[in-house]
This record gives sequence, C-alpha cells and structure tokens, in this order.
Amino acid sequence: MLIKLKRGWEKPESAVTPEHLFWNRRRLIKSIAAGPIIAGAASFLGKEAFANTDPSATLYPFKKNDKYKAPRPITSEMLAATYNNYYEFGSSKRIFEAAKALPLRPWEIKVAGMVEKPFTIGLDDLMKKMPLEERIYAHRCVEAWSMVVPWSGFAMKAFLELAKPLASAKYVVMKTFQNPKVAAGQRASWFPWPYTEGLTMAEAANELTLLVTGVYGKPLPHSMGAPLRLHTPWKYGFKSVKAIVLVEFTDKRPTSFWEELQGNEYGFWANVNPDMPHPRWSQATETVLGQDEKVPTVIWNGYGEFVAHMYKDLKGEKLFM
Ligand SMILES: Nc1nc2c(c(=O)[nH]1)N[C@H]1C(S)=C(S)[C@@H](COP(=O)(O)O)O[C@H]1N2
Ligand SMILES: [Mo]
Repeated sequence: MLIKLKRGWEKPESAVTPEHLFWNRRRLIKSIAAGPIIAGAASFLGKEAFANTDPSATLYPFKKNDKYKAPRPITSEMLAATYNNYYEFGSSKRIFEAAKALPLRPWEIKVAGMVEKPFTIGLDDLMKKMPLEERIYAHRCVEAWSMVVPWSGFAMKAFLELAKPLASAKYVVMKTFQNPKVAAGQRASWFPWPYTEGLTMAEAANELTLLVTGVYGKPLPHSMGAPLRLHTPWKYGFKSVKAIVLVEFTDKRPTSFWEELQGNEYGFWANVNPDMPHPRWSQATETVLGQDEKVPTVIWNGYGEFVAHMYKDLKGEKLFM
C-alpha cells in the first residue's frame, strides 16, 4: 500500500511506486539476464515457493466452477506468488522468502462474537466440511495493479452456515495471525496489528465472496496468505485479508487496518470504481502484472451483475474508497 508521507519512518512515494513495474515481463527477463536477480526469485524458479508439506495438498485440484469470468488470461504463477502486499513481512513487494517463516500447521480458526455458539476449528477439519471449488477471479489492488488468478477455496456463504451468526449480527470481522517472532513487520508498533478487515453480512453471504485455501490448483504459497485468506473480487485488494485466524460477528462496523492508519484514503467499502480517484492517484486504469500496457479499470472490477444490488439503497456512504 502507498502510505502518505507524514512521518520520518514512511517511505517517500517515489521509493514505492516503481515496484508496480518491477515484474513486468521485459524487465524481469532483463534482470535475470543481467545476473543480479534476487536470490529468492531464482529459488522460486526452482519451485521452492510452492514446495510444501501441506496436509491438504492431496485435495487439489478442486472442482472448477466456470460461472465467474475474468477479463484477461491468467497471470503467471510466478508473478502472482512473488509480487505481493503482505505488510506483516515487510513493506516491499518481495516478501515471499520472509513469509515462508510462518508455520502453517496447526492452524486454527476461532469463530466468535454474535454466533449461536462460539467455536474453534482446525483448518483441515474445516476443509472437510466445505464445498471446495476453484474460480478464476480478477484481483485489483488499490495501488492500480491487477492480476487474474485461479483461486481455490469455498464460498463464505457455506462458512456462514457452519458459523451460525445471530440475526442481530451486522458485520463479519476477519483478523490475521499475530506473531512478531516470525513476522518482522509486526515489530513495527505504529501499525495497528493484527491486520483486520470486515464485510457486511450481505457482502459476506454474497455468492462471490470466497475463502481461499489455494491458487493454481495447489495450496496457497505463504506469500499469498496461506493457509486461509479472503477474496472479494469487486473490492480493492486490501479487503482480501490473509492468514485468517479469527472470524468474529458483530453489530458494530469494524475499522480496518488501512482505515485506522489512513482513513481519508482507505475506507470500509473499497469497491472498485475507475471514476473515483484515490486522493493521490487516478483509478481509471491499471497495470496488469506481466503486461506492459495499462488497461482501463471497470466499475465493480467487472462483477457488478453480482454485487451492485447490495449498494442500491445505501445513501451517504463512501462506497468507493
Ligand atoms: N494480512 C494481510 N493481508 C493482506 C495484506 C497485508 O499486508 N496483510 N495486503 C492486502 C493487499 S493491499 C492486497 S493487494 C492483497 C495482495 O494479495 P496478493 O499478495 O496475494 O496479491 O492482500 C491484501 N491482504
Ligand atoms: Mo492492495
């Protein structure tokens, strides 16, 4: 994320922006040819980023669900897994080596707050109960880069049936693990850890809302939020919280991680809209990872037929930031 320069510790925007372009194919090839490619990327090419002993690996690939379409071809797996936003492991895009320090098992998810009966469930037990499927979705980061990924997981709607929220619950809050021993970024106390995101109950129950366990027909790599992350393709990427350990139901709108840091730039709704610029840059176009030309950004990231109805009667809300 691009954070406004307001304190000494923050990077100037100029130090961050060029990374959008780093992984475009031509530059990547150039940097490989030039030699000083990051050691980690080389090891990734050796498949190390995906080498894992994940007990769920045998469940893959999941059954394909072709109902949802993406506007462009699938992004290369290497780009998607090595160009990331994951502040727990650093503020650069190249955290995939550092992120491997996170232990992925045992992994428990606590279901709390306004539910019939709070419980904790291990991820592998949860996966046995859920309708596992693969969907191709576009992902649009608020920083104006995008990718298309085959995501594996289960509809959040199915998870809600298991969690049994009370009728009085209005929001679902999801939080990332907190473990500064392995996640160096979490030693920076000026960030409001743990990473927190939230959806309205209608958004959580929307057919598009996916809890993700894998990508490219395999368990998630650490860098992409293993072992469980969210994906809401009509919203800016920061809504798609990674490495979830807590799902809490509440009647109060949560303040998300980026909203807490900089509420004038990153809000609760964060729906994609090319006509609503970010305070510091345009959202009209996006850089597609692995592609040189920018493409126009589309309202709701192209998923309006599934989601626009949820917002019709909401007045006075900043739906697009
Ligand atoms: N816990 C956590 N979740 C996170 C983030 C983060 O820094 N920490 N970054 C978000 C942002 S800004 C984006 S664009 C996506 C990036 O997902 P990707 O790395 O799989 O592309 O993750 C989102 N989820
Ligand atoms: Mo993002």
